[in-house]
Amino acid sequence: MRRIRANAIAILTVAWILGTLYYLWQDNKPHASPSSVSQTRTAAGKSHGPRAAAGRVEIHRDDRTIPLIVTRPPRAEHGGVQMGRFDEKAYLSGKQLKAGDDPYREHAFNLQESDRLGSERAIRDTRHYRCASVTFGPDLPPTSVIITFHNEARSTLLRTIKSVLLRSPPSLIQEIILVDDFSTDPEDCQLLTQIPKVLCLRNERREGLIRSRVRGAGVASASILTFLDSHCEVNTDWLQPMLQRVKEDHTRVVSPIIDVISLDNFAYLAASADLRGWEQIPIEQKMARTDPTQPIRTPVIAGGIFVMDKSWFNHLGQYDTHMDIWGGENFELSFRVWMCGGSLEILPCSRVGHVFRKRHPYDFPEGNALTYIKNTRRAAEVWMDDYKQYYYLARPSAQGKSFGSISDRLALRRKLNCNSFRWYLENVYPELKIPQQEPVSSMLKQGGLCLESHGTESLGLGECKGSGALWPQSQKWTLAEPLIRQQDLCLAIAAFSSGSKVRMEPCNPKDGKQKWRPKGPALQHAVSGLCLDSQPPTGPPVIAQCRPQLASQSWEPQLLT
Ligand code: LR7
Ligand code: MN
Repeated sequence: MRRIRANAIAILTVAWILGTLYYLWQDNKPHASPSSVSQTRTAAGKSHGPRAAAGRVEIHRDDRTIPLIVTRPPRAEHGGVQMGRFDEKAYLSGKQLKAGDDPYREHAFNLQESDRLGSERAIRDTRHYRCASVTFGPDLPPTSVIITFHNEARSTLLRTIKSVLLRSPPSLIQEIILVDDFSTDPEDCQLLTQIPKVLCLRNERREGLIRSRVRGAGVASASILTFLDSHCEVNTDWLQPMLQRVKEDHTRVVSPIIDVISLDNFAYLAASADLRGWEQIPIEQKMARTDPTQPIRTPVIAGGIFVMDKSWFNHLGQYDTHMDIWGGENFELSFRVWMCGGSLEILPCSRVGHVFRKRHPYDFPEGNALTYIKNTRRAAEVWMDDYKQYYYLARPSAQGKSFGSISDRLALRRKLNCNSFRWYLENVYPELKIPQQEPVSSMLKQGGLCLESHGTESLGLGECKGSGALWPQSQKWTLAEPLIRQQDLCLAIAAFSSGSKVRMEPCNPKDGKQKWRPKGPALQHAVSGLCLDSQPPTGPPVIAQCRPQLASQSWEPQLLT
């Protein structure tokens, strides 16, 4: 009996060892092996924003979450990091999770796990195996790394910094500029300046990541800027491919493939190389790719991790510093770079891990939704020309919300002589399906009231009635540009002058009186250039000089489902 048990244990042990060896061997094989299972995980969950809504990250072999497959020990590679007077133990133990505290509460990731990991763990080299044999010129330019943060956990912030120092050739790191965006404890940042090359700037009030990055860039002494989030881990040889591309052409703005660090167990997981931002690389582009180490052109970048020439950053107008806290700056930068003469690419041989979270762990002084709307409205109003109507269609609640003055950004666009958004769509993003001018049924809401018709001569605002399919015909409008229809009747102006009434007429798309187009939240009569105005508080709707900021000119389409 005992013999049998001993044999069984021996067999199991051998099987376990073989299994482990097979596992290691598999892991070092080229990634594209057809047997690899890929799983799609939604990095969404945040209740805001196209990035979150469309956010998708493909993770290979999710069942293998053990991250510790050592490829090249970083210390051996670069001879260790100089940590100066920095006392890591004291820094980390200065702030620790108290027994019984929810480890997710403060940072929206598992702080306990992050603290446990240590600052120098090995991670798997997730690049395509051919990347390892790519070589770089000997005279790459050094870079200033800029990391902004607001109340980041000490262990993640330190790991970000150490991974940079460990996995970059030291001569290429000019400095690491931390911008402490008014975190509660100034020492989170201050103590880190004891590490050689690390500088700390502290904002005297909360500025948000956009103005913080501009501040960091302002003091950078290298000619190339590298931006990172404060909870990243850079992977083997992450920096050289990016510096090389920017050195060859300073108008290129380049990003790595962004790997996933699990917010639960901090496993480092390879993202698919077939993704471009949050979407699949178009099939034609994929078929034309013979070399998996080559750059991938991309219409937009995720926004947090990229390398850009400093003078190009300044020439293109840095960032829109009227954007607050978080969000929208990634679209704005992406449109601006392409439309004003640069390009964006993702470099598959550069890999950086990032902790994706499901919620913001910090507050937004003006509220999350309003801030996001303000920022994205600014991007849409400055860069999207007439295509901004699709933005408003997708985010009806953005209409009428304030976004400040954009005159300086419009002046910048003129000064730089940038291309139109149409040019961008045709040349940079031809795969994007523009919603066809398909008629959409909607109500036209103003405040709590809805535009309604009573016979052909009389229009007015009435209490919004019903929902979905039960909406009354008198409040249901079909926007089929240039017409605004109700069955066979269309919204028309009575005369071409300001103050003239609107009424319903049999539809005729050739009739100038019936042509409308969206202008921000307003509806503009295309020929007269005047806007539909409800003339509050009484009076029938008329057309008046366009002032889309006016509540009486704001018509929020609410799609009927
Ligand atoms: O008020 C603030 N001040 C800050 O300094 C708010 C945030 N921050 C810091 C913060 O500590 C962090 O280091 O700014 C950085 C980004 O904030 P996150 O990590 O909360 O943002 P995110 O990872 O959800 O957001 C992505 O989109 C943002 C839109 O504004 C920024 O562009 C982020 O840099 C960006 N992150 C990435 O692109 C990493 C890859 C994610 C993807 C896809
Ligand atoms: Mn982040």
